[in-house]
Amino acid sequence: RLLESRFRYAISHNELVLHYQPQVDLSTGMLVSVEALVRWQSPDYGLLYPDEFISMAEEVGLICEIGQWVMLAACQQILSWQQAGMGWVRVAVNVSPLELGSDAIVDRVADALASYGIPPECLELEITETLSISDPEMALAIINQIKALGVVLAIDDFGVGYSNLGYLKRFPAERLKIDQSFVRGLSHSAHDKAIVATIIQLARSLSMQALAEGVETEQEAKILLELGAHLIQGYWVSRPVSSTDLEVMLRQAC
Ligand code: G
Ligand code: G
Ligand code: MN
Ligand code: NA
Repeated sequence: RLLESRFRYAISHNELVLHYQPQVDLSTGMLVSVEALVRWQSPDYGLLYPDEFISMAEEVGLICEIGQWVMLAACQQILSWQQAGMGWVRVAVNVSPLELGSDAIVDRVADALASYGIPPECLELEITETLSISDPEMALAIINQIKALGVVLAIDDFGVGYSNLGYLKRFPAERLKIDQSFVRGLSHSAHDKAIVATIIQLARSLSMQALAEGVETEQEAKILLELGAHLIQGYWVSRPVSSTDLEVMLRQAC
């Protein structure tokens, strides 16, 4: 409960901060987008990672506040990079499945875009497929409303959640993110390689880009290129970094 009240304070007093991890086109090596990952810079507890506060926030009903803060912060950052001459960078933010329980998220996305005058295609939402979506039909309807705003959608952690293929077929996503647990085994497990190959084929068949997460070695990147993955993200390219450090990478890429 102490953590909870400290966290309420944190959201309104700007103790949250976004770090950014590059997402790179495998065939060109170009940085095409970044994933925003929230951290809590707490004066009392130090730097906290999402594992330490997201599920608490979900339990106590604060996840929509975080979602809103993250969306606004991401849009503000997109505009500020643009104004600094780095062009329009696409930022992917994580959406909790609980946020899809109400259509209020549609207005939050629209407001964030409008507040900073961001082209909608610069904002991507990563949505995890999960059983905790209590009403999948309503979630899908909300997802379609968000999609109609022109933002990009990605399915996060694919393969470890509730992989309902019927749902996948109807999900208007541009990107399929292959969970890092499969990437981990890529170089030594024929099974993991087969699963990754199949997910990439599935993505291609559904006209989605396949993005492999958690790529840590050159060997993994090579195998993913052979298997036809479009994009990679992971420590081999870069860890999640501060906006200042990301700006250095963007300037080098310009
Ligand atoms: O760096 P990493 O520890 O940042 O992230 C751990 C987990 O936290 C990931 O599963 C990621 O999807 C989730 N996460 C990171 N940032 C956010 C956020 O802004 N909102 C939500 N809902 N989840 C996030
Ligand atoms: O679930 P989501 O994809 O949003 O979570 C991304 C998480 O994966 C973050 O915690 C991020 O820090 C972590 N991550 C990113 N790249 C790598 C990697 O190459 N290896 C490992 N082990 N974790 C990574
Ligand atoms: Mn993610
Ligand atoms: Na993921």
